[in-house]
Amino acid sequence: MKAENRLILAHLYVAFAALAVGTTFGLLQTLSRAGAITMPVWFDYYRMLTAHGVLLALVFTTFFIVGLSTYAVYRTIPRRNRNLVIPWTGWWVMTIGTVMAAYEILSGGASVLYTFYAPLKADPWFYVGVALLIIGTWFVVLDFLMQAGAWKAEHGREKLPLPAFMALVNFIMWFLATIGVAFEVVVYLIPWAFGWTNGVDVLMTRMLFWYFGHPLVYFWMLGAYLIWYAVVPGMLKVPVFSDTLTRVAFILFLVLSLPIGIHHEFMDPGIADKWKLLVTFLTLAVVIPSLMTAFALFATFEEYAAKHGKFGFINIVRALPWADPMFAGITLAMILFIFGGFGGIVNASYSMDILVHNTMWVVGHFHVTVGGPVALTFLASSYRLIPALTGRVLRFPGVARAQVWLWFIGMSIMSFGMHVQGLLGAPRRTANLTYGGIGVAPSWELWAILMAVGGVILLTSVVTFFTVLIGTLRNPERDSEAELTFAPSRPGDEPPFALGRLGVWAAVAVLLVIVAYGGPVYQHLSQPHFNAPGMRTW
Ligand code: HAS
Ligand code: CU
Repeated sequence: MKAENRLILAHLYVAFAALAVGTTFGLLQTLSRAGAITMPVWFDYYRMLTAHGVLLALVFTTFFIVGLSTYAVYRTIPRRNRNLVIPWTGWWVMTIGTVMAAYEILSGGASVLYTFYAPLKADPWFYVGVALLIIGTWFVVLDFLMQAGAWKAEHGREKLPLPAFMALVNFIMWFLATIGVAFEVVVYLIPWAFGWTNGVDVLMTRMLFWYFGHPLVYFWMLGAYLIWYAVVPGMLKVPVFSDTLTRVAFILFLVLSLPIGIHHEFMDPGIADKWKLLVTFLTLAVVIPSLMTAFALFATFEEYAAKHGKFGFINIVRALPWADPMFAGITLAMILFIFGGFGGIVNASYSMDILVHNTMWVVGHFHVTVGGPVALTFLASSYRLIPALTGRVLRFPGVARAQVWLWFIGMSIMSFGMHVQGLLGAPRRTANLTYGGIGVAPSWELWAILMAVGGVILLTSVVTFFTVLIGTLRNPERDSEAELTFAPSRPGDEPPFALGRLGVWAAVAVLLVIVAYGGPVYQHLSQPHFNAPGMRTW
């Protein structure tokens, strides 16, 4: 097996291990909230919820995206005897950090949920683990920059291949974002958790967390967009809709994702309305590249259908190759994102966010964004990626087809139940439905049961996924030609040189960050603030 494939597989295996454990906890959560089970004291709801969030939102996604992006960069910038010391160092640092954080959570030292908000105070080694997971990814960034440098040395001003460009832009955004959370963890949380400082500035740590937390969601999404833009057209034997449009969309994400974290803090005190309003506008601006994506993708479908003499919406949809599990999974993922995007626009609208903030609505929103479009795209892509990396033929394609539909149906039902509960006022992050016996609580029950039904279907989907995965890994039948291929660009589609100036675009992003955060940070520092000693509620 090629050494590069082994590195990529190492990332995917950690991702899949996190997926298996994390989704099992997910099902238990839905059952627990629906009142069907009660978690034992020695493994309570909040410990499980923390493990679920960290393992899926932070570990599964990050490892998968690193693996996928490494594949995209290495396959499109081929080099002989590539030095893998730096990326392997990244894998080790990330994995050691993950094991430390997971151990702390599972053993009960860190039931602080995946946002690890202060003043909830975990055992210090949890934060050290988180810091290592983040810092490990910086080796990946360095590796990608070196690969891009090697391309430049050989090809001069020629544009980077599109998949490598997308991966690189995503990791530049990621790097700028993780500086914030690394600062939060290393400067504030670790010294506080070890007892070297006697309090922590809660509002500052929240601001730093969300400075990272919003670009984080687009880091997940751009992993899926890499497949949507660059792989899907190839599956349909048509070129990328527009190389230039794709690069413009990615640059817009780089520039606009970083300054808008405050839309997660609309209900927080200590940030003046004018800054929240500015962030509302900037958040609505970052919807534009997603709308461009929707347009480009459907145009790709239309081009494919037209080649087969099919026109009109219904005929286009029917002409698509639904029998291919990877294609079906990705297209179902796109459909889920229509609802995820709609909910996002509601959240971004400051006045409407008042109604849904901290309710189950937000949980519904992130299950039809990261849990639907992103996770389903990754699972479906594995049906080409794993054969490409192992040279083994995909086993049980019929089961794979069922898997993507089960995920789509399960996630639709579960997140619908969550959205409605949220509109009825059900708070997120609570262990049971009675909520101290308040009057509206019984109205949530039906929707919580629906949510649990979705959860059961989703776990069935996970089981089918692992059946296919393990079947494939053990399949004696081989195909050394198997590849996850990237679509060619349209001849003559030459993006302007300026789009490739990633250093300049990163600088623009930093400038916008200063505009959006300068005011709130100044305001925070100039008003009296208190350091919280920290607490352990579990
Ligand atoms: Fe969000 C909260 C705003 C997108 C994830 N978001 C969250 C949280 C997460 C998350 C995890 O402004 C909760 C964090 C926590 O724990 O507290 N979000 C937005 C907006 C967008 C958005 C405006 N979010 C995402 C994506 C995520 C994600 C993507 C993960 C991957 N979100 C918010 C806000 C909050 C928030 C507030 C805070 C709420 C609160 O109160 O706490 C937008 O960028 C979305 C734009 C997307 C679209 C959809 C385009 C559709 C496409 C598919 C087309 C389909 C085709 C297929 C072509 C406009 C591209 C057709 C095929 C056929 C066969 C028909
Ligand atoms: Cu956000």
